Amino acid sequence: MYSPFLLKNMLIREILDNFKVEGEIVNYELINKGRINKTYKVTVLLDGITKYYILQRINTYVFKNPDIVMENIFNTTSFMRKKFTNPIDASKYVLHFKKTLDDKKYYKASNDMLYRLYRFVDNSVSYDSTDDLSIIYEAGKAFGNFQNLLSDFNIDNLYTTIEDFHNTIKRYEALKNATKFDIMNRKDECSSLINEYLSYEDYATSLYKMFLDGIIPMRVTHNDTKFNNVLFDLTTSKHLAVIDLDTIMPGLIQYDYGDGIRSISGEADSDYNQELHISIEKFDAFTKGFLEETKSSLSKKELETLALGAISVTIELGVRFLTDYLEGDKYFVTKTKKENFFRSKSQISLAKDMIKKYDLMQNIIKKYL
Ligand code: ADP
Ligand code: GN1
Ligand code: MG
Repeated sequence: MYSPFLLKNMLIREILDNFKVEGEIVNYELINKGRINKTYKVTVLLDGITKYYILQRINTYVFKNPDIVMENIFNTTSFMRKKFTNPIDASKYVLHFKKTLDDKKYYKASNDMLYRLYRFVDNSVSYDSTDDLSIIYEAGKAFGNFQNLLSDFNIDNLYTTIEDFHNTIKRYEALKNATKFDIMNRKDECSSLINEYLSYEDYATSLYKMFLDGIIPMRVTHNDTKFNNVLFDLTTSKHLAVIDLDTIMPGLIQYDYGDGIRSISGEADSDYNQELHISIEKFDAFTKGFLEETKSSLSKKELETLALGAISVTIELGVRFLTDYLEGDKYFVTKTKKENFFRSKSQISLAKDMIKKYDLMQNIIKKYL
């Protein structure tokens, strides 16, 4: 008899065997949070002891070269782990990936998909959004601390896993190309949104131009500092590890700070128009946590352009959602037909609210310097 449960169970068994994990699989559940990879929490029982793992299918449409992704992840996690003298702390604050029987960093399974396996961080939780300011403060601290842990990692030893990931200029070019080719015939319904994004092009690309002009530096950054990419301790609500490490590569700190700020405002899902706004209280809490960790290591120009980073990354993501909608939703996982369109629409509403509150944001940043 055909049983998808049994089939999935067999596949998970095959993968765990290859990662040298023994014991009975007592449960697995899909974690439906990310927009890129497919993530399962797997529970294994061995000699009366329950262990939890994260099993993740790598999205090879997004990550064309999984070898360099895993190379970066192993190199940076082992670098960070060495900074903790207490192994219990290391396992709370740094992800721990396993190797396969033949010493590989991912496993190509019988279904031809690529998987990686790593430890579930005990007693942890991630949130898509929250109104709890102390948790938002902790998220700021988590990303700031992550920056510190990698500040002395040699940038030349990092691979670029996605070329031009936060090159806002190229993101605009991609939108223009998608509009020109219009392969899904969706241009007309998007025309006013496309024009609205185009009207912000100079503003949104100004930060990346500062990098091209040598005014601001590249650092070792995370590049996907979305609020749900931080784990929190279920008991204390303090931050634990920063996760989702596929995009660690040379980048601008303003985008790391900025994407944290962007994502604490939530993100629209499904097919309806959802206006987003930036809560100044949340902005304050995240900024306080982030700057407590990083203010002494950032340059004056970097500090001056943090708020611009939040606005740029918000517009850039709106441009990416819109491009993906025009190209037929190949990149971001979507559940409904116009989801990328509505995500894009809500990103521009958020960016406009940030632009309105720019002076307020700058004052808060100054307060914490
Ligand atoms: P994606 O790239 O698709 O966003 P993530 O790596 O962010 O995937 O993982 C998706 C979700 O899985 C996270 O938001 C978190 O809830 C959970 N998760 C991932 N890794 C761990 C881990 N090591 N411990 C506990 N939960 C985790
Ligand atoms: C993706 O994987 P996830 O859901 O954390 C995307 C980010 C976007 C985010 C928007 C590799 O992040 O750049 O900001 O969706 N990651 C990649 O929700 O493209
Ligand atoms: Mg994620």
